[in-house]
Amino acid sequence: MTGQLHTQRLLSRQYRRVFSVINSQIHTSSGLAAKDHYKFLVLGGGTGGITMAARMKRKVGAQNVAIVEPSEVHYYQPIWTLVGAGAKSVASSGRSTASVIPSGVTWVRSKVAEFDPRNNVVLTDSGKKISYDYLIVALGLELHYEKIKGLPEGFDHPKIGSNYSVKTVEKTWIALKNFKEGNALFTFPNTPVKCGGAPQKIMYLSDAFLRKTGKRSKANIIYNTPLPKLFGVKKYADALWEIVKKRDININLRHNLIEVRADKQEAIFENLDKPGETKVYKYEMIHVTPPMGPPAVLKGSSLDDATGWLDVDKNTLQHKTYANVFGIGDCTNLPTSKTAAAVAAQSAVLDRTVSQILRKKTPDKMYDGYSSCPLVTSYNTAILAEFDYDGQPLETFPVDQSKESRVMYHMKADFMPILYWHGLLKGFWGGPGPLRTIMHLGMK
Ligand code: FAD
Ligand code: UQ1
Repeated sequence: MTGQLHTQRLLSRQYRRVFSVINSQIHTSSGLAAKDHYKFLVLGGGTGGITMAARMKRKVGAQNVAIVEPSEVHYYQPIWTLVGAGAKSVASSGRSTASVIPSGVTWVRSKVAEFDPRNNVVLTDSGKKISYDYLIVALGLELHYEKIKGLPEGFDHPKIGSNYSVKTVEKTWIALKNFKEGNALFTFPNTPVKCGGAPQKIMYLSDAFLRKTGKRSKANIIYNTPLPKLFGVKKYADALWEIVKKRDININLRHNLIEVRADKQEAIFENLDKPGETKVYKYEMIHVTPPMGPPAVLKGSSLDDATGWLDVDKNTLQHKTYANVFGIGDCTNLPTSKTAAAVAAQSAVLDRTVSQILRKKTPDKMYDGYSSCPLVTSYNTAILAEFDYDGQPLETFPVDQSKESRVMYHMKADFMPILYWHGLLKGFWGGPGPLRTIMHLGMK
């Protein structure tokens, strides 16, 4: 099923649900919104927004919480890695937004267009003013395919895909399935990214697929990254270098994608160590990870830092200037890897920060920067990278998680989606911190 068709089906299911919801008056949609002031206003109904709305509902009651979110479908993005490799369906990644909004919480179906934090007001793109006592910003990040010459129109050609968007994730699988002979190229952008491991997970899966189908000897697998290393945390980078050596994968560091000529199956990279030097790579398939950046609405607003990300305290997640504004997830300038796992840990801290502020006390729970990336290395193995602000491993399980493991693969493919939909989004999963303590009891 194409992404578009899938979205249409989800939408028709969605509309049926919305009508039944309106009838039963469980939800309040924007059209029905009875008020334009909320104690807690949440911007963005993605991972962080839904999670925090569920938690705030428990604190102050559903009638005091609203979410501003334009999309009709909420996606579990981490599974797209497996969709691009043909191991999961794109349909399994989406649920209607109506079904994930905590019941009774108001859904304002718009985009936030402007901030006015001095007056505790936001403006939506439909011109509506909404005021708040407390604001939680969870706007995620923006993908910038257009910053690569030849994209996004290059996706109209075959042999090219990208797991980072629901529109292009199935194209990755088509390109891989139809691989015959030549270069299989995988790229990483010259910007911050969400899930820094995903650009290479699809490469290991492609390697495994080509081996399984007897085509590996006809493939030259190449990973071009602008970074000076394969992964930010040394323990896992060392393990990944062993894997790429064993599997005969070519890594080119400091190589940045600048253009795709999809009609000619060519990709052009600049060498960041040799300014002005570019190299053309022919490809039989290419997986593009796009440049990413902060949401446009944040950039130049009074809430961002000099680089455009939401300016929050790295320990408490409270805004550095406006004490009644908080941030979570990919849109923030928290100096850690942008993942859903990080959102989980941040949600527990932010929950506590808000409680303390409501009691007029000082926030006392500190975020340690926990983030995690299940580095899928084949169709039945993964390395579970977990680390903190200092890039130090912060592993949950009492085993060496840098070793490829079947259990970790099943955790990623089968257990994480359940934990996401039924634990995190319901506001019950605050990351593996407590589990880590239990697992390491009696150990130093
Ligand atoms: P999002 O979930 O992206 O939500 C942002 C929301 O804001 C969206 O719903 C959007 O519609 C909304 N929005 C945007 N602009 C506006 C506006 N102006 N007004 C109102 N709403 C707006 N994480 C892991 O932990 N493990 C993994 O294995 C993993 N793998 C990944 C693989 C891929 C291919 C991808 C793409 C991501 C992966 N992630 C993984 C990362 C994870 O999905 C994100 O870090 C997480 O979803 C971030 O949550 P968020 O709430 O910050 O942003
Ligand atoms: C996690 O909490 C999480 O969010 C639900 C993910 O996103 C899908 C993850 O990938 C990981 C690894 C975690 C961490 C959870 C455990 C049990 C280590």
